[in-house]
Amino acid sequence: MSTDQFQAPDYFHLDDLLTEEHKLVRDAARDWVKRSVSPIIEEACQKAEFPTQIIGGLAEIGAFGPYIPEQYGGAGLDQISYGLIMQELERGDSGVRSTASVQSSLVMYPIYKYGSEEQRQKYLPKLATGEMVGCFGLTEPDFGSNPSGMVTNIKDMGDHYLLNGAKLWISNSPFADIAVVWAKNEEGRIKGIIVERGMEGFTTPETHGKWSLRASATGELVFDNVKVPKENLLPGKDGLGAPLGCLDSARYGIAWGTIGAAMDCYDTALRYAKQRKQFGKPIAGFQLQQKKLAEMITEITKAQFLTWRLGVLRNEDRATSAQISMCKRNNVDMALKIARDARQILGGMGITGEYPIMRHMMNLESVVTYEGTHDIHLLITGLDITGENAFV
Ligand code: TGC
Ligand code: FAD
Repeated sequence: MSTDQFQAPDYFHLDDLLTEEHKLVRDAARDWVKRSVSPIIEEACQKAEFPTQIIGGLAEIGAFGPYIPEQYGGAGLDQISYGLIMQELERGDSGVRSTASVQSSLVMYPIYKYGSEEQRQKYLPKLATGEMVGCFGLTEPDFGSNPSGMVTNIKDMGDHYLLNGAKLWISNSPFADIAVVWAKNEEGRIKGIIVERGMEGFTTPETHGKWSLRASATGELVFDNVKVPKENLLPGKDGLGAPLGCLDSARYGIAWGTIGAAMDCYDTALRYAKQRKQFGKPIAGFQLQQKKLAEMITEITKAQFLTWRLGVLRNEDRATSAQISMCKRNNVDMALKIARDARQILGGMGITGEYPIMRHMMNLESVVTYEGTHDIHLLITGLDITGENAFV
């Protein structure tokens, strides 16, 4: 096992714009990733297993519900602290950040935002400590980019709802205790409902054979006449805007997270290029390798400032969904390109698990697809600037 020598690049002194609290939160997460993620992540990926032993640590650093108020067990932090935690987690591995994203933005957030007080009290404190893990069911086999077509449905049976349908590609599903599921009622209106493991007719088969996000467990949610108590319906908001509102929060976290993956690839490639000699000198001395490294740090720096600004806007409640889309799309693309170039700098060593680059590169192929694909986010920007809807 190689030692984690990560040193975070900060070419334009972004740290000067962070508060002491931001830096404390970020450094605690960075330290935890070095101690608890880096030593085990390669083996977890090779085995395609989610390392369940990190759940307690994720909770301790505030990664479960960073911005959920403390009265519900959250860390009560601002949006920039939330982003910095995601950056550090994805520096370790996108799958680790995924687990925290789903728990925070796709499970705790809808329960906090759209749930009843009873639901908040019942679920949020346990989700914050990791005693309970959740997942989010929006995507279906025939409805991915277009979730409004979903066929999963609930029927009002008087004293309970009857839930039928299936969800695909669900992060955390194989071991989640609860699922926040989006389903249509008899009027075709999309509703959020909390389904608990153990309910009769509810199963969560795991999806195997992934070449990406191997340290994150992915699976299905299958509902065969599941009787769900009426009190499990989220009363606060319905329609597609309800799940999309959760996605705004998760996509924002991904925007920060992918900076972490890009930083790790750049830092690894820079160190390697300075040490590796060919033709009698370090490969860092060749112009072609300098071009790659110089472009990497330029793109990371641009992404850092775009994303920090988005965090400021979110703290002021002024960020739009379209701004979040632009940032998610830009940063994942930036990280993927950096991962591919960084891998080349390492030559043959770049394909081994001795270095984190290939793992990041493969992970980012999921990140560029989930939470809205690269092309869907481009169309969201296109709609925002032209007023013309290319989806219909
Ligand atoms: P459209 O007619 O545009 O909108 C329907 C209603 O939703 C509102 N809305 C939003 N609200 C909050 N946040 C947003 N980002 C919103 N975008 C739209 C909109 O105002 C409208 O409200 P109302 O009141 O008028 O009804 O809907 P559409 O059917 O045309 O679809 C638009 C489109 C394509 C952009 C949307 O469907 C989309 O974003 N598709 C991508 C699907 C997606 O991102 N799926 C992600 C699944 S979860 C996941 O991947 C988790 S991975 C987690 C991990 O492991 O980290
Ligand atoms: P499709 O929608 O079939 O898209 C296929 C291609 O067509 C894409 O390139 C897309 O950009 C393009 N396309 C589609 N529509 C248009 C259009 N109008 N114009 C131009 N191009 C278009 N979902 C959840 O609900 N919960 C989760 O926890 C979750 N976790 C995931 C974890 C992993 C590892 C992965 C891979 C996915 C996860 N997803 C989850 C699902 C993810 O959100 C979807 O895969 C994603 O939204 C795309 O849907 P799709 O795969 O069905 O692709």
